[in-house]
Amino acid sequence: MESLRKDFPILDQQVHGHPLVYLDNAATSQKPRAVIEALSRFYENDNANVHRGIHELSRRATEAFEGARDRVAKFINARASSEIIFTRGTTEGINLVANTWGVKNLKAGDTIVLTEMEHHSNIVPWQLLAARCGAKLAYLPVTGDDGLLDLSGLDGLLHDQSVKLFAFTHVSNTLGTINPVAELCAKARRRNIITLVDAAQSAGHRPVDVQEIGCDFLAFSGHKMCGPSGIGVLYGRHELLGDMPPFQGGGDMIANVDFFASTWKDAPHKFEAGTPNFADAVGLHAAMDYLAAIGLDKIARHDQELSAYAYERLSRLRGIRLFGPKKERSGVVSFLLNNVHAHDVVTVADQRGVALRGGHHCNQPLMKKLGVESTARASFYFYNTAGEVDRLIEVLTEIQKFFGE
Ligand code: C6P
Repeated sequence: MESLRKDFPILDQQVHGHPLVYLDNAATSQKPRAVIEALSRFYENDNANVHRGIHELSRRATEAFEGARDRVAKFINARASSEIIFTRGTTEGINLVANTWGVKNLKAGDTIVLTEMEHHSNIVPWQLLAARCGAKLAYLPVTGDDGLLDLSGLDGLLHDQSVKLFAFTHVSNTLGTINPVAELCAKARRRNIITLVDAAQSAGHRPVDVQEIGCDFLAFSGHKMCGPSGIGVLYGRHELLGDMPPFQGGGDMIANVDFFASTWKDAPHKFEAGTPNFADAVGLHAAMDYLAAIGLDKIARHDQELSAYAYERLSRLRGIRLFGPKKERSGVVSFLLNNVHAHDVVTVADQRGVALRGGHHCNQPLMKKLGVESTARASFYFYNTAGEVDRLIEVLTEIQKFFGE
């Protein structure tokens, strides 16, 4: 995997006089030359608005945009390209479901089940929907610092007839937990409960197969998987998309517009009002080709091995609190050093060229459950190395000395 670093021009630089060690991949990944060049090629040769013009460039751009949709369908094993809606990212995908499927199907007294490890993107849209229609929220608990879902109460929770939706993350962005998504979806399906999987931290990091998972909706972001920012995907099961109202109104999503009423195109175009982010869809296509050529299984194994190595080395530091599962974890490790604020850890590490993230990671409810305000977080991708983990440990040891641990 180390040989792949040469594909990422950004990694080869000094930051504050030290070689860059980029360990903030859960926030956003870096981009390989293949993606950067695909974007340049598109802008240099084919750029035009899609689905509108009948001139040659518009035809090429439309073909490239719809080709990207086909590539996504293949990447996540959707049954048809019409199940793939382009969005700005995971957040927009979840908001789309809340504002279309949710508004149409949920009513006062219904329950939306979430988990305590959800990102704000998979909490706040449901709170807004609940306030609008009178639905309630319920949460599947997290066990504690080892960060697993407590499945003991799940059957009881889903048994409640009022539960209409179960939305949960595939991989936690703070704990590194990999949730048993297929099992969760199967339990929900037996009770006709609709499922939404937040795949922001799993897509591009491990194989994501929507048929194997058995979900109704699944959302992810291009920028966390070597693709450009501002492009994401919402997968929706064909049978559901047909009955859902549009998300936004505007150009490209209509079949016919009259002064007082309009009709819509079928999915996915019904959900893509206005000029879509076609150029970045082309970049995402290149990212998927790039990742598939490496192999998603291989990437997952590398994430897991590096994270296990980091967890083991970190656990040997004095005065450290580690969060998340001890094994079977994704490439995310959160920790706190005694007497050092997470922001100080990140600031000093940055001065040594090591990019971490410190804060609540958009997981404020989880932080409250864990009894902390923030954590420091290292997150890995396939281009990170054991040598970079060693450098992280060296810098943390220095920080501990400095702060008198
Ligand atoms: N987490 C992190 O540093 P967007 O912003 O729409 O691309 O992704 C939102 C999102 C949703 N779910 C999960 C599990 C996520 O991790 C994220 C983004 C980043 O952890 C930024 S807060």
